[in-house]
Amino acid sequence: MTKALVIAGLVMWPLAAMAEETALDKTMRKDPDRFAGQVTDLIAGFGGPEGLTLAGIEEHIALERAGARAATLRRFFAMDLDADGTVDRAELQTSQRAANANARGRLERQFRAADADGNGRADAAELAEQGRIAGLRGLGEDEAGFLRALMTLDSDGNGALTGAEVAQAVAGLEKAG
Ligand SMILES: [Ca+2]
Ligand SMILES: [Ca+2]
Repeated sequence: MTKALVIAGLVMWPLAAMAEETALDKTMRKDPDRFAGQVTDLIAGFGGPEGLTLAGIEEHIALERAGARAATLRRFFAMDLDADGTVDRAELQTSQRAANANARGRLERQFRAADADGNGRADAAELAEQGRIAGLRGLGEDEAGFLRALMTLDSDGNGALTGAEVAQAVAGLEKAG
């Protein structure tokens, strides 16, 4: 019965999900308890009454990225002394004077990375790009793909992943391996 459902699920999965399924299997096999614990937390945090949907997973991804983006932008805007939404070299130097030696180098590096056209001013578009990069560094495409692939464990195919389905997948894997 369960096997038939799993096979039916396999047939219905898009090819992209099939590719992710390997990474998912690997992670489950590596430390099943840890995996089950993390997914259970995700279900508790972002799932609705029926369980965790793809929309819930997308919310989690977006929130993680927004957090990383905000942390990076906050650092830049702390240097925007005249509040014009851009950071120029004079503002950078004032911040560097107020910082310790280690931070001075880091501020320089971050400013240069942000000022993509090298005109001595990190403008709004350049800062937004740094935010975008920080967001992707916070939660990369690989991890996002992995999280979306969790929906392949939705064995009854109702679009919502439950703790029971996760436990079932882990148990099935342990039996097979
Ligand atoms: Ca400014
Ligand atoms: Ca610039």
